Amino acid sequence: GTKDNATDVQNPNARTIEILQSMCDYYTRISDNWRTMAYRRAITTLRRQPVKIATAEEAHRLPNIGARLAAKIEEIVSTNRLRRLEYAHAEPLDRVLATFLQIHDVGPRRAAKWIAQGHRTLADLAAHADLTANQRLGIDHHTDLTTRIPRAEVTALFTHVQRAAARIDPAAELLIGGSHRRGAASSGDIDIIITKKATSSPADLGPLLTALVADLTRTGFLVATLAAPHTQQQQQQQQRPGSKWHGCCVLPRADGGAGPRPVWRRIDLLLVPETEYGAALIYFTGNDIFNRSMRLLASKKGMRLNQRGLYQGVLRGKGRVRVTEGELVEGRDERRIFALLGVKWREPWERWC
Ligand code: DCP
Ligand code: MG
Ligand code: MN
Repeated sequence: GTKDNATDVQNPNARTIEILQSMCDYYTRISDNWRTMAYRRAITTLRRQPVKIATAEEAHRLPNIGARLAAKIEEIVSTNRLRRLEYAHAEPLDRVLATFLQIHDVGPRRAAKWIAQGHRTLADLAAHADLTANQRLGIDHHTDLTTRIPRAEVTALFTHVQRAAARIDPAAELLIGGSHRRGAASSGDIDIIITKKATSSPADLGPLLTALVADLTRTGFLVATLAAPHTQQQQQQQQRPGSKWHGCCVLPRADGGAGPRPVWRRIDLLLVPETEYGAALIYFTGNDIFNRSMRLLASKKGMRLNQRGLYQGVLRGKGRVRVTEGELVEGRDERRIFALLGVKWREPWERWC
C-alpha cells in the first residue's frame, strides 16, 4: 500500500512525491524490487528538500536520483501528471491486483490466484471465493480499513487504550510506535508498544494483555480480532510465547451514539519486556527500509540486530549464513544500540529511510 505516503501537504514537493509514490506502489505490486527501491530512495531525498525541485537538472544533482527519475520529476512538475503512471493504471488487472492486495492477510500469490480464477471485484470475492475469516472481514470493512488515520485520531485512540491499561495495572507503560512515532501526518494503523518495569519475557505481560483486551472489547472499543497470542497458528510459527495482538478498534463517540458511524481502524498491541525495549523501539518505529539497513550494518560488523536485541560473536559461514546465535550485547536502550553500531543517533522522525 501507500505506506509512507504521509507527506505533509506543506512540503514544497508534495505533489511530485504523491505521483512518485503511486509509481512506487505500482512497482511493488508487480514485484519490481529494483525500481521500488529506486523510487523509495528518490522520495526520501525529495521529502528532505526545503524548496520545490522543478527541473531534471536540479533533481539529478540530488543524492539517489538518476537521470530517468530526474526526467520524470520534471515531467510531473511541468505537466502535473506522469504518462508512465497513466499507462500502469490503464492496465485493468493492475487495478484489480491493487485492490486485492489491500485485503488483510492477502499476499501476491493469493491475489494472483484469485485473478487467475476470474475474480475481478471485491463483490466477486465475497460471493464466490474461498475466504478465511480475516479476509472476509477485510473485504466487509474494506473502505474503512483502507482509509488513513489522521494523526489526531491516532492520539485519541491511544489515550483510550492508555487509560484502560492504567486502570488494570498502573505500572504499565504505553507508547505509540510505527509511522506515528516517525511524525507522520496520518497512519495506516496504530501500533501500541506495551511494556512494564522488571519484565524479561512477553509472557510477563500476558495477563495484562488478556485483561486489557477483555476490557476494551467489553466497552466496545475493540470490534474484531485478527490475530492474538497463543493461537494455534502463532504457536506453530514461533517457539516463544506470542507477543502481538492484531485487530480493529473504533473511537468511542463523545455524544454516546448520535452522529456518523465511527470508522474501523487497524490496531496492533505489541508486548515488549523491559529487557528488549530499546531493540523493539527501533524495530517498531521503522521504517522497514531503515530497519533493513540497521540489520545489514550489524551483520557487517559481525553482530546481529533483531527486535529483541543486538548480539555479538555471531559466527557466519558461506553466504553469510548464521552458524551461532551470539550473545546479547544490548536490548534495553535504543540510543546505546545506535552507539554500539557506530551510527549517529537519529530521531524517530529522521528514520524514513
Ligand atoms: N516492520 C518492519 N518490516 C515489516 C513490517 C513492519 O520492519 N515487514 C516494522 C517497521 C514499521 C513497524 O514495524 O515501521 C510497524 O509496521 P506497520 O506495518 O504498522 O508500518 P508503519 O507504522 O511504519 O506504517 P503505517 O502507517 O502504514 O502503519
Ligand atoms: Mg503502523
Ligand atoms: Mn502495524
